[in-house]
Amino acid sequence: MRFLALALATILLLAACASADEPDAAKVEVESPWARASAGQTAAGVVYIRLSNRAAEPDRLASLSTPVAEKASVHETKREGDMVSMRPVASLALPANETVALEPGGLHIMLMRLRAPLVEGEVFPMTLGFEKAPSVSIQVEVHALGASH
Ligand SMILES: [Cu+2]
Repeated sequence: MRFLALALATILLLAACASADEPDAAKVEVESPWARASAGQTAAGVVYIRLSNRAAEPDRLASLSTPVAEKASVHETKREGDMVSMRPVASLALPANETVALEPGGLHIMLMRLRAPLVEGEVFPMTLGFEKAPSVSIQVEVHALGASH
């Protein structure tokens, strides 16, 4: 068992080295995507996600698409006193070697004109396009309506 674990660790290490051979290759890792279940007949949904730019060059999130909504775009939440408002972010900056977290209360992906309600426990596809990195297709998990993670 110990040998197997060691062999596996070696393979993983070799794989990591192989990808590190191309330090200039633009690459964005997309982690823990989830959405909130949509309330009743509401036509809007929200997706949270973590985007890690693994390249030495800055990149940008250039496009978002999903079959579940007519439009998907990044929003930021602004708090001024008691007023909370949202506004679209034209193209989200992804600084080199940094992770940008879209979390409740801050940045989020807004889904507009949902084609069907987002139901807890279901999963839907989404594709993210970047200025430099190759696009990434993910599966977004739908969590409870009031979920915070
Ligand atoms: Cu929004």
